[in-house]
Amino acid sequence: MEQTLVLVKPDGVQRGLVGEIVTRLERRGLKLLGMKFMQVSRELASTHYEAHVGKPFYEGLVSYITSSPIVAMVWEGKDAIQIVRTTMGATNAATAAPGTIRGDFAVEIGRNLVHGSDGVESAAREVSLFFKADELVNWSRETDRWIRE
Ligand code: IDP
Ligand code: MG
Repeated sequence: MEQTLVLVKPDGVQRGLVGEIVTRLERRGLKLLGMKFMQVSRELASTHYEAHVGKPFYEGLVSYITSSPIVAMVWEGKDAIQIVRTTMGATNAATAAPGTIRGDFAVEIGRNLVHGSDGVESAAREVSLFFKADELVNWSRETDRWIRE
């Protein structure tokens, strides 16, 4: 079963969209394993975004993610990584499809509300960056048999 890290970025928290974003992932059928409201340090931001070091938007990105609190979550499910990515929509919110989180609530790439891991390796790395093993809850959900055959 895949796990993926989702962040409601500072703009999502400031704009009161935490509930909306959680609701969309819940309704999609993914299972929540962990959640915390937190301030991202510069150190955590630079580790999380180390793949983007040297890109023109890097400094702005680190300032953005550390500017105000975020909500970090781990969601689980078969194909959870891809399901989160399609639910978020394209990175550049200006071109994100309506019906996606970015396509419904955002207008540009630098304020695109959410983060979702982009692959199995990055998901494992990012989940362990934001959560200790004992902060993830192992639970069984009664509706699972109505979500997957
Ligand atoms: P993703 O969040 O859809 O996976 P990435 O390419 O991994 O997109 O970029 C990470 C984040 O960096 C984006 O979500 C966005 O916040 C920011 N970002 C990416 N490209 C740009 C850009 O060209 N200008 C400003 N911010 C950018
Ligand atoms: Mg990415």
